[in-house]
Amino acid sequence: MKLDPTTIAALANRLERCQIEARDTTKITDDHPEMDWDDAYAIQDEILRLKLARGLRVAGLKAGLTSFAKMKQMGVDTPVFGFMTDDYAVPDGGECRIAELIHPKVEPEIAFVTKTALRGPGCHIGAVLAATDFVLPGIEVIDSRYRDFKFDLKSVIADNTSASRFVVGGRARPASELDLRTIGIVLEKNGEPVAFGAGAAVLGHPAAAIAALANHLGRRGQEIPAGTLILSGGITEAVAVKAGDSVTLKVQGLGSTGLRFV
Ligand code: 0L1
Ligand code: MG
Repeated sequence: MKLDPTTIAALANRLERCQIEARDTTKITDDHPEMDWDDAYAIQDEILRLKLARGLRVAGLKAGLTSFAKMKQMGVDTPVFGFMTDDYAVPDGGECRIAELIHPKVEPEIAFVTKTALRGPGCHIGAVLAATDFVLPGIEVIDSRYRDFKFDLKSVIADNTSASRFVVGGRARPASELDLRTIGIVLEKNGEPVAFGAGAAVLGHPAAAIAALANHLGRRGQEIPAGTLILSGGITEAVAVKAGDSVTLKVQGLGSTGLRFV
């Protein structure tokens, strides 16, 4: 690691304040170009510690930048991993307050819920499917704390991968009943289709994103516990939203979920 604990704590506090106050900042590698990957995840860990100290709980985990469309959109080439706290959860069909966010975008995703723990290294799609209780449609609302969504990978990892809100809903089904590679999705904004895709857009199979998360955690001596909700990553590019927008994700065989921005 290149950053000392005081700097890590200060950077985590800066990003957490930006999220709480819904204001943006410049990317942290501008000030700390020497920071490494461990520093980036240490800042994310410190943000989690701050949230837990405020009484929040972990509601789920996420993989991000898992599709070519997302990597191309953001100019990066590697998945990233983060967490969601319980204050991020929007009820299915519920409201998301724009005033609490900076410049939100939505991503259509397949959400997994595990029934047994998953631990890397060596985790693979087969292990993920065996450990999955069910899958269901999920929309992630991302809201980078960086000005104009301009960041590099280390900065975005430190910023908990832009996580801000999520909704899941529709029909929960066992993954064994579905071919998650060919499953089709349509994302609608205000009743108009705005993005389309299939599960294979996410690393060839959405379960590969969950395996990558387990392998990432395994390198850090951690695992995905049983009963964890995990967002596997945007199937398409993220779509910007504003107050008044209504967003629905329809997933083949899994029904739909959605939320309104007010
Ligand atoms: O969940 C995601 O794919 C987002 C990862 C962070 C990059 C971004 O803000 O688009
Ligand atoms: Mg996402």
